[in-house]
Amino acid sequence: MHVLQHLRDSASVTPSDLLFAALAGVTGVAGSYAVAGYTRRFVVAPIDAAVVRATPGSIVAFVIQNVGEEGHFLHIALSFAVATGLLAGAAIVGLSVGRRFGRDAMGVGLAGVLAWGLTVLITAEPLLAVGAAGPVAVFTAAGAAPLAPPEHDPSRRRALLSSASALAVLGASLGLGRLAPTDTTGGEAEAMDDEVAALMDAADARSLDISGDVPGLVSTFEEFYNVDIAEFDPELSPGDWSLTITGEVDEDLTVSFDDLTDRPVERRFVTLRCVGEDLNGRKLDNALWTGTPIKPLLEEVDPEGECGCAMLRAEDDYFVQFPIEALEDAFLAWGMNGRSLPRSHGHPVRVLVPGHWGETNVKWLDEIELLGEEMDGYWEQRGWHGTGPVNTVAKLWSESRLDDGAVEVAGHAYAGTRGIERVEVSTDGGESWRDADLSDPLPGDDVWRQWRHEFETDGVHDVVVRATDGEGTRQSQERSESFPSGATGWVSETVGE
Ligand SMILES: Nc1nc2c(c(=O)[nH]1)N[C@H]1C(S)=C(S)[C@@H](COP(=O)(O)O)O[C@H]1N2
Ligand SMILES: [Mo]
Repeated sequence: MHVLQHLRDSASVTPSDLLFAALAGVTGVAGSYAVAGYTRRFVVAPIDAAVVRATPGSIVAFVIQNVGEEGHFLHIALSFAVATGLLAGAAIVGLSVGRRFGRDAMGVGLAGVLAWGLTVLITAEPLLAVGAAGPVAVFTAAGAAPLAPPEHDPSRRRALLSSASALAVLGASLGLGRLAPTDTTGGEAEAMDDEVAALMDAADARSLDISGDVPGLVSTFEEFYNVDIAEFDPELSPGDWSLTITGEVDEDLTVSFDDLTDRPVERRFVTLRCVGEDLNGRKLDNALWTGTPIKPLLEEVDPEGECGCAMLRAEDDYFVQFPIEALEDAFLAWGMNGRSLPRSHGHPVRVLVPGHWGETNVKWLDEIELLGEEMDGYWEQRGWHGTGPVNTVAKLWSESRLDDGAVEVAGHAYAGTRGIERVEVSTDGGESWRDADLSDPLPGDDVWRQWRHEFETDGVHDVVVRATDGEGTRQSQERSESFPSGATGWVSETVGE
């Protein structure tokens, strides 16, 4: 007995320690969420950013091709596991030290301080770190001190009680975290200026009357797609923000948000499409953006680099390399559909490059570096070729049976700055073609158009759609995957089943 006791006491980690450490880790993460919400102040967020930064491009490319969209879940799950493990580690250290010195209180204190210190190191939020440290200390204490008299199988009972309490902490944290304040979210309603209001009305008037689930000519905030390398968006207020133009320039130039918005204001309709989307995917949207052209800023710094190219960098460590020539037509936007730019779309300032794939439209932009020689951007390092002009596409996004019995098929078509001239529909698998109705074009050089076609039928049809761009070139029929240069082919769907 004596020997066993001695062995147990000197073993640094017991199975019971592991259980309580796990409870401490999980509730510590939950506690951080309770006080910080799903923001960059949550202990998982900076870990996720580091995981994204550290994952080799070849692994990212592999996951995108083999797992697809759900691949995102992998780095988030890994980041949750790392955060839980670190906080559990603090509890383990506390439990073993407390036992070694026969002083539970000291162990509990140590676990709490360690958990707090780790969380501060990760989030730089000393006050909010208490949210993580508190539960770690509590469950370390539960692991150290019996809650019930020894005659009632104490370890088992204590474990059950503590697990139930941990569940309660989890539940409460989920509720609290949802209420946690997220400042500088963007997307605030502003007094819509007359020009924006008139353009929004014009877009509304030109949108076709479509029965199915197809956005109008302007996508709402809810509809507009989102692609981010990281799970947690940067939170920048206009006051924190500035843009520096540097590198191969005469002299660096830094502009504040106020400097930028004092420049000549323009409103532009611009459509975005992600190179990574499926042929008939929905990562294609249009908005009305408020901002200022980038060209005068570039002229002020007088770029000198050999390659005629620039690297755009963002607050989330995203970067895109791009020819200055294409950048000269670009636009720095701080407003979207008459509101301030929402956080998820780059608050406070993003780039919009007409006609090029979505990835060039850098959100949370903070630096433009004029380069001496070409370098790969974030996605190019991962095998994509997504900085060039978009492919032409006609989407088939809805089919509906109308009240009069006819079938309506509809969607959008987009060809970047080439514009859309025509959309054709076949209801017999490509044997014969009819012109679809097209929405009147929106003002702007880089906008999509809606199309709609109605036909009478009782049967099943292979419906195929194809677009012709403004230069008279028909959408390529040859099928290819989105990786690495964007999906090609004609969308076809079986309709009327
Ligand atoms: N800073 C930053 N900018 C970014 C991205 C990003 O992850 N970080 N994603 C890019 C990609 S791949 C696309 S398709 C568009 C999507 O813009 P949205 O989320 O506003 O629709 O933003 C681009 N700009
Ligand atoms: Mo993208």
